[in-house]
Order: sequence, then structure tokens, then C-alpha cells
Amino acid sequence: MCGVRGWTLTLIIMLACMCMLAGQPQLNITVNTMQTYYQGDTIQISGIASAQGGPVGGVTVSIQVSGLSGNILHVSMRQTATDGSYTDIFRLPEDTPPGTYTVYVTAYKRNFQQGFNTTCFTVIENHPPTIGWLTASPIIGGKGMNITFQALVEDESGVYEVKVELQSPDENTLWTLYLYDDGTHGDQSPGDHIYTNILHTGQLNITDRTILLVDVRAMDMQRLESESKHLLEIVVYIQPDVWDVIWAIQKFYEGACSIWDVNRVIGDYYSL
Ligand SMILES: [Ca+2]
Repeated sequence: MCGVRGWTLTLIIMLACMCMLAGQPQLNITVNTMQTYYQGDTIQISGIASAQGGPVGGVTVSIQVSGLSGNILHVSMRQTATDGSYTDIFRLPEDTPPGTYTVYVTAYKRNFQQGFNTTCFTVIENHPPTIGWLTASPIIGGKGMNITFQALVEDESGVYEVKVELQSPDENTLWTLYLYDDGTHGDQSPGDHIYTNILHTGQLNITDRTILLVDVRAMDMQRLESESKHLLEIVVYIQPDVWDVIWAIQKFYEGACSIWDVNRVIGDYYSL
């Protein structure tokens, strides 16, 4: 008897639940993100919860990002705003294994049926920028001259900044010159990967023969950095009423440099 009564009760409860669920509106949840990211990128996942054609606020959205092997990359919970929207932002670690990742989102709210959705993105391996060459010109000039520094810098994920640090031999930075590829600061052609800026020698306050380290540093959009070190010798000859400034630049350190445009070697000037 008990068994039959128990089964009947279970059946009634199940039917009641089904009736209640059937009467509850279905939550729909969208999920969007970019198709590809580089290691170290900031990822944004967003979407909208809706039901019966209108947005639903106060929905709990559970987000999980997993790789193909089931490794979980990221887990979070968000609440939708009154317009139904939610956003989740996180940074991919630089050592994230490249490959395809799936974003699973589940939407919960009392008196609604759960909504579910997925999307995918691919993580691409990121490399630091390549510093092709550095030039400084002119290499011979007078007091107060301007020196144009140019460097070829390329990166598949985009270059964030390029700078030249002029350092004393003990590596204290005396001057930092940011280089530009946007048609300003002496740059000839924007977007050709040649970064340029002009140094006014007066800024360095050099009064005697000086050896400087030139450290070219380039960062990509994910803040991965490359550097290439060079030697710059500034020779100030004092003649009656005339200050001649002679510049030479020479490769100092292999670094990421593959092609080096030596204006002239330092030794050339000793015979002057
Ligand atoms: Ca890169």
C-alpha cells in the first residue's frame, strides 16, 4: 500500500513540477567574444539574457571557459543588468596553451527555465617584437644639432611602444626618447613599421667625450618586451669658438637585432 501511495505521490509531484516548468518562461542567453586572441590578451565575454522577447535583469550567469582536453581556463559568475546585459573581462596568462577554447554560459533566475549557450575562440601563440635595425643620423654635426633615431620594429600582435633609452655606462638612464610610426616626431610614413623621433643634443647636456649605451626597447600589445643594446659615442671637440659634435653608433649586443646598419664604426673617428 505504502509503495503504491509513494509512487502516486511522486507522480503527482513530478506532474506538478512539469506543469510549473511548462508555465515558466524560458530564459534565452547570448554569448559573444572575439574569434581569436593572443596569449596575454584581455578577453571580453558579453551577452544578453531575455525571455518572451524582452530583456531580463537580475539573471545569474555562470561562465566557464575550457580547452579541448577539458582543462578549465576560467570560471566566473555575473548578474545581468536591467537591460539584460552581462560582461566578463579577464586576462589570458602569457603561458596559456594555444588552441581552441569553448565558453559555456548558463543563465538562472527564479521562476524561469534555465538558458544555456556556447561559443568558441582560438588562442594564438604570442612572440615579442622583432627589432630589425637602429640608425642615428646625421652622425656628424655641430653643437645643438638634432639626431634622428629610427628603428624597424615589427610584431604580429601589434606594437604598443618603442623607446630608446640613452644610458651612462653604469646603465643609469639619462634620457628616454619614445619613437613613433604615426607620421609625427619626424616619422615619414605612418604604419610602415619604421619608428622615429628626434633627439635635441642640448637635452643631454654633454660637454666632453661621452660613451652612452643605447637600449632600444619594444613592447607588443600584450606587453611582451624585446631589447637591443648598442653603443653610442659622442665626441665633443673643442676648437676656438667652435664646438663640433661627432656621433658614432655601433652594435653592442646581439639582442633581437638581425640586420644592423652601422653608420660608421667608432674607430673611424679617431683619425679625425
Ligand atoms: Ca607579439
